Amino acid sequence: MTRRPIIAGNWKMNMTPAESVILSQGISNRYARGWDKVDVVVCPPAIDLRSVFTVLDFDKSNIDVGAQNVHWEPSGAFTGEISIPMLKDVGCSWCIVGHSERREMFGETDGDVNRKVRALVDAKMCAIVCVGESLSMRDGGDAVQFVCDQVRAALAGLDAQEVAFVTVAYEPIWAIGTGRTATPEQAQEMAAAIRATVAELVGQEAADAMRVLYGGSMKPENADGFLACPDVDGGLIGGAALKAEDFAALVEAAA
Ligand code: 3PY
Repeated sequence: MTRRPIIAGNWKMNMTPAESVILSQGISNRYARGWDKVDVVVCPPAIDLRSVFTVLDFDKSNIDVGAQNVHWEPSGAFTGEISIPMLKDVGCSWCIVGHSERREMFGETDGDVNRKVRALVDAKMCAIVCVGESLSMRDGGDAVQFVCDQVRAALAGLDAQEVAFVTVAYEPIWAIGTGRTATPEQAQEMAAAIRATVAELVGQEAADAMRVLYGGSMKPENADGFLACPDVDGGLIGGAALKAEDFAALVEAAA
């Protein structure tokens, strides 16, 4: 089955609003033929969303804007959080959920991830659910079991139609911000295991349609190997998403 690739940039806690305008202009200036074959998404910090959306909407480039996190409640006494209605109001159609930095540094649990996915799907927003194992789990041979359990927890209660709003990003923790990457063989093995888990949960057709991304120090120099894997449908990009020329090169590699 041919799945439409996704290149999504996770800017993390980088770029002031002014810098975010320059970076989005740099990305949209590189928009070229072929980009329409890829879902291109940029996920800046929440405070940059409005400015980034204004740049990208103005140029009609079909680049989507996503958030890096969201709360599952629509409003209320949740100091410091942002809600789905707020994201929709600024033009966001995507949201990253359960990045390992949020799980590790901010105590986000599988239950929180599931509540966020449920709320996003109910709002018809696309969720990029991050899963991935630590180095000790990989060395201990538990990586596949651990990651597939994360997928089961994140998607609990969703049916096949709802899973259509979900993309899973496999991001081994040991490859995030370390300069190390998984090999394409490791990425393919895990992406296939994720797809098989989704098939168990909601059926083969929905699993075959779901996009699975690789993330973790993916950059133009190593992208081809990942993008050639039959079960890897693109990338969630960290550092390379902060340079317009690198991000553009990754979109072109996926096109
Ligand atoms: C990385 O590539 O470092 C990421 O964490 C992408 O989300």
